[in-house]
Amino acid sequence: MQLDIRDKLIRRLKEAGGYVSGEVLSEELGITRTAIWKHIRELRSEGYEIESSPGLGYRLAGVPRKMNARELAYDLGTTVIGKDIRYFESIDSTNSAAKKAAAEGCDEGTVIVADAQTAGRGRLGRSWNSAAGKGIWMSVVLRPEMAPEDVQLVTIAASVAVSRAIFSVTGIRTGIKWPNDIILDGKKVCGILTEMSTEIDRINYVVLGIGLNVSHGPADFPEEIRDKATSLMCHQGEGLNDADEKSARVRTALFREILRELENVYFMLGSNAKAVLDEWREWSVTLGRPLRAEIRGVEYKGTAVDITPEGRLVIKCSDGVIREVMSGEVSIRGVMGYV
Ligand code: BTX
Repeated sequence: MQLDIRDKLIRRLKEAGGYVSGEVLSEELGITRTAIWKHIRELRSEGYEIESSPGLGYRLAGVPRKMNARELAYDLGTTVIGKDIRYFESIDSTNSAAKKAAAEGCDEGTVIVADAQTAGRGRLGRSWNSAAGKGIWMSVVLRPEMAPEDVQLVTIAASVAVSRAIFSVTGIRTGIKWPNDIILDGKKVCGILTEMSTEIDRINYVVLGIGLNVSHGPADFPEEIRDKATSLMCHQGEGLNDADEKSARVRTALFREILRELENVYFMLGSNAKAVLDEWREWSVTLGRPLRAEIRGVEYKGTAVDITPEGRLVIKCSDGVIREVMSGEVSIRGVMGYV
């Protein structure tokens, strides 16, 4: 990530933790004191609270109360994922934007993230509710060296990465519902939409879309999904309003941790996919559960017993036959409740 002069200014003020004089800043950054003052003014207009005192210089008193590109990218520490982060206040769909960027040749690891989506997409033409200020709506461009039929592994890796990130930032333990949902209190807290462009035997790019509900209170979800959607804050018994500084802070921390964990788990796919699948089994709320699966129009009852090395679900059906299913060809409903 290329640091611009304002990134450097913010970093310097963060590291100092107190006042830094205009003279020192001007010397260190190699620009005039007037230029420093102009950059400070711009940063204030982005929402940074920067105090100035004639004798002492400048001090960072607070970061923006909204999600902000600079804070999302600050000292991320990843090498590929998040090298280029493109933040939008509102966008139709981050997956659509990421596909466009990928087709135009952007680097692997490029991330599109938005505070709101006006046409967020789920699978099979479904829509994804993506209210402003409430969640993390993001898409990552990947260029994995794998056969197109193995792409389910990318969704598997992503669901493990998101589960880890949620746990490390909030202490909340979620469950993974095959193939692409993260479940909390029996409801959907996160959905993953993996789309790809392929040649006959290779992948051009994968766009990994992640929608994570963070700050919603129960009333923030539209009526029609209220019984099956939840957020991390719903779980903790609080909904945060958009102006709440905590909402931006938690979402920023989660976004950054998701990118870090994605980098860990995605690269582990190349070196030790078995370990990723083993960890997926631990987070899974699908394995061992009775379920109904509709496979190419026929409904089967059975129990999910395992996942294959390619990420297919293995179902032991009540007619005694063991069937392996890919995500696109099956719809799964728990026998008891949503999970
Ligand atoms: P899905 O098809 O498995 O789930 C979509 C279904 O989930 C909807 O039909 C609705 O019933 C329910 N739903 C809609 N919005 C929400 C919500 N906010 N929380 C819980 N349930 C909901 C899952 O698809 C994949 C979703 C990926 C979303 C991300 S956001 C960033 C990226 N950009 C984009 O357009 N999509 C992805």
